[in-house]
Amino acid sequence: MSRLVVISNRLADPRKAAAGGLAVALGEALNQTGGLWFGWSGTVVEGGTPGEGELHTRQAGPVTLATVDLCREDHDAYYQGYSNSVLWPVFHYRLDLADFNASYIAGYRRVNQMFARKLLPLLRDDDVIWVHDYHLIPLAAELRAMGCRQRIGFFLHIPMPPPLIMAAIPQHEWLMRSLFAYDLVGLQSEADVSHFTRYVRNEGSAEEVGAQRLRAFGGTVQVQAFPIGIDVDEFTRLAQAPDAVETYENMRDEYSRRRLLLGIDRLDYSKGIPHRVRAYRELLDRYPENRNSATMIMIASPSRDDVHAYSDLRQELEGLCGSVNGDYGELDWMPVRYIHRTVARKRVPGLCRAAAVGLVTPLRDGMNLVAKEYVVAQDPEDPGVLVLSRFAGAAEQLKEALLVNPYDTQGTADSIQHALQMPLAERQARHGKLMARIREHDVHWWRKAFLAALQTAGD
Ligand code: ADQ
Repeated sequence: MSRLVVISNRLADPRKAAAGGLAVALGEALNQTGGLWFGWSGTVVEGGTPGEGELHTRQAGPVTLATVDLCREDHDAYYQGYSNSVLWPVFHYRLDLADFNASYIAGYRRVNQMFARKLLPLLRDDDVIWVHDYHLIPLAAELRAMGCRQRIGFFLHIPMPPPLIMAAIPQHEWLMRSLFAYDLVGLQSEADVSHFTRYVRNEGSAEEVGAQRLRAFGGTVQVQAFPIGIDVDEFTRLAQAPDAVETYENMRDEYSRRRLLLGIDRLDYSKGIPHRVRAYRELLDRYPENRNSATMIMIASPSRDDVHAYSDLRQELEGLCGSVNGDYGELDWMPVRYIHRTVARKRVPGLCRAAAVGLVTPLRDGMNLVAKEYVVAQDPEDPGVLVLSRFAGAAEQLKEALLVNPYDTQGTADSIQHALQMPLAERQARHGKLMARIREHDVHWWRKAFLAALQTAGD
């Protein structure tokens, strides 16, 4: 069996359960092959030399973790700049939030080149290399330029935007051309594959050369959707463990006279959190029977606080929650509980199970794993209802959720009301179908399907 090499911006120690399903799943594959995991150490060195970072290696069981430090200038241009102020907003259709500062691209290229340079001597001839996410789009092209001939696959965790949105990035052609240095490009959904295909047809005169293979920009690549899943068994175990049970019981007792609506997200403008508060306000307004009853809990973990758009979002959200509580609250009832914090992973299933409605309403999302976690945490005998944005990648799979357009405040409020009123038999039927699909396409399926396709891509 070939050794697996995983490259991602950040690493997690695959032995720690707190790392979450993705790290566990990748860790499992790395453990099997005695693999290598490579990325940024998370350390920013003040005053270091651009394009130079110290390499650190350590063992985590059979897996070697190799990380590189970034100097301040590289971090600001590669990570905060091009990755999170250009690629993240544009790939989530937010051209209004993109900052096309011309200095970012040089840092993005420099860090990708440095990663390639540091990684190359660690590689073996028969390695299979799996690169993750938008920070590292040109990595394979840099590796190829240095003579790397191993199989290299890429998985994009965020959406692939439609061609005309992609075209707003000044370097769009260079980015898309870079993807042709991979043997396999994996995307989250069929919609993403269709955007990719349309782009390369329009801009690169692509031709189809066999199933899921496209030739353009002088190269050939296989492009396929691999919708990422969660580790259903791990999450079920977590749900049955004492911490989750205790969380569930505390919530049930605390809110015994109320119905809970739950949102758990990173505090990010792609997650549609203010839109969700507006829909909730509309629910209280249009359906007054929910006043003094339907309580919304929103747990938003701090994220990229130092990027400007995120501090604006935080302020907007605090204002919205305050006004709903001021207008609708009672002495003994606070309509919205907004908590700007990461809750311990072991408590997430208990929170989900206590909620009659799971609100997952991003404006755009590659997949959204919270949607899947919410479903798996439910009691099959008395499950809650998932209200899911049609703009989450997960909506392609989770058709039995109540699909909403988060820009449509009234429509979303109506769907939340529908969820709160849904009869038990219908809740059970929908939950059963959702569970079957989530179980079938879990994170192990995703990892195996991607690696199997990578092994044969181009044969
Ligand atoms: P994210 O945007 O980070 O990931 P998501 O898929 O929702 O989003 O995963 C978040 C994970 O963090 C979940 O396991 C969730 O339980 C946890 N989490 C979120 N907020 C939390 C909080 N406040 N407290 C505790 N835990 C919290 C990116 C893409 C997604 C894609 C994933 C995986 O943006 O679209 O689904 O990668 O590919």
